[in-house]
Amino acid sequence: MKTLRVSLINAGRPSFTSPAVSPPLGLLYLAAYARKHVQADFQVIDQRGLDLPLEDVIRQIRDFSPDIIGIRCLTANAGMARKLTEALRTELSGIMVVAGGPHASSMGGKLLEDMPIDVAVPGEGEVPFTSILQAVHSGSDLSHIPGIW
Ligand code: B12
Repeated sequence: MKTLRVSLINAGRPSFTSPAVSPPLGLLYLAAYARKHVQADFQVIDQRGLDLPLEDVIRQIRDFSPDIIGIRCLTANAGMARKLTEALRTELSGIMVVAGGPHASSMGGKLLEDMPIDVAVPGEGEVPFTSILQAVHSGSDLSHIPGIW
């Protein structure tokens, strides 16, 4: 069976009002859990930690050529995450984009109105994100997965 390619992005950049950075543990948890259940290769891009310009992030994603993209978003970085998702739609169209992290937990399904993503996952993401990957792997839809929008 095909190995899924999954890009995970810690979106945004530190700023004067939101300066703290830390390793994107949540994304690493997602990858560690999912790879026990799905045949997948992961790319993790820490845009916020490395203060990467949008163009660098897009280039790295394009080079990896993923089947699915997962984005961690803080509310403080929502504007930059929106720009990232808009750039993904125009420059890498046709790839499923899933958003999670604290901003998705705060916004729930309203996040789908705010940025061009396919799925929003509130709360802890290990189980629902793995279910999404399994569905994409097997070509089924996501309607059976609870707790996602
Ligand atoms: C410890 C902590 C910190 C620590 C370390 C943060 C860290 N580990 O990254 C420090 C002190 C550095 C910190 C800094 C900041 N923090 Co803080 N922090 C917390 C706290 C208490 C726990 C965070 C944590 O480590 N969780 C464990 C990790 C593993 O969870 P996680 O990253 O959220 O990932 C899980 C889910 O979110 C989800 N998920 C995450 N990404 C994705 C992506 C996809 C695709 C999917 C499907 C799911 C998914 O699945 C993951 C695994 O279950 C939370 C409150 C809370 N109880 O959650 C606040 C919290 C996350 N922090 C918050 C804020 C505002 C900040 C700062 C922006 C503060 C500032 N002004 O600079 C910075 C941002 C730094 C950063 N890189 O995140 C807010 C975020 C609010 C929001 N709506 O965005 C929270 C929720 C507190 C609050 N209630 O206001 N923080």
